[in-house]
Amino acid sequence: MFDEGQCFAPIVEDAHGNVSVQLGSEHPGFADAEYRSRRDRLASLASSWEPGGPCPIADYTAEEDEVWRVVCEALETRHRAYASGVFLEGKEMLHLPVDRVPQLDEVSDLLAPLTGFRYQPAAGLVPLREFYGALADKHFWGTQYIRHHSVPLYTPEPDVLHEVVGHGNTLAHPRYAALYESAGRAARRVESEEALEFVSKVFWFTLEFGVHHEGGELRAYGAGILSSPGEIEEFRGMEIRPLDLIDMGTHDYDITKYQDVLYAGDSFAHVEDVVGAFWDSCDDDSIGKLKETA
Ligand code: NLE
Ligand code: FE2
Repeated sequence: MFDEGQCFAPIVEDAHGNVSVQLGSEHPGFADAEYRSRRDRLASLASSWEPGGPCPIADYTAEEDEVWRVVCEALETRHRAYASGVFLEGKEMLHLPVDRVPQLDEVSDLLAPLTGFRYQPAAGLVPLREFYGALADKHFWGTQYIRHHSVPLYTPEPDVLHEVVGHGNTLAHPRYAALYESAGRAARRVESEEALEFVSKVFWFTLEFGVHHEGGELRAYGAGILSSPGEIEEFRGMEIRPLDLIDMGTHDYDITKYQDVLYAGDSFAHVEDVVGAFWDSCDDDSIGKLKETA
């Protein structure tokens, strides 16, 4: 996913639906003109999509399939070692292809009998309210381009590996799906931009970068850690704070680096109790009160 709050690469779309993006110098594809034009071409596919219609097919190359394969292979053992048990259950149920990049519709069809979530193609930046609001309808905005082959273990922006391996395996599990839907309803309920930002930051520190204790170890349940073979090796060494809504909702983060502050639940159920209940009941007033005590 890619939203305004975390966007460092604003997209420009011309009258023909062709998308181009100014990558930041921290992006591994910054100096690779061929990669940038390929990324723009895959991003432009989203322009031809009509709500409710099929996702455009991306003609992934052998080199792109190879990036997918390398990352999936690197994640296989790391997931078993460091991922939340609930994530591992979702991954087992979804059973994604590991040797080629799947199409978004293919993943949606795998999700259909599990939780009913469906992908919608995103060119890049999706405004916060649209991105999160769609979750209430079980729609997930996903990019189709893939990270630069030179740094497969980490990319500073959401790509199809993050959307599908990170989020897809979570969207497959009814317990995660219920949390995504709660976040979506919260995003639609709140009116002010400040309250929406609070909701999105809680999402960032939970469904994107959340960790929880399990069997005496710290395990990751957030999609941003679970799609990066590099970051998943490092998260246990970061500053681990207790699960705290006010702290999460007001803490600033940098999307382009490994997250150095993480919030740990006592268990996945603890996250469901605290964060799910927050999204199910929050409004502008209650968030305003939380921010006052920050
Ligand atoms: N850093 C993530 C990865 O390498 O998979 C992608 C960005 C998540 C917000
Ligand atoms: Fe994400």
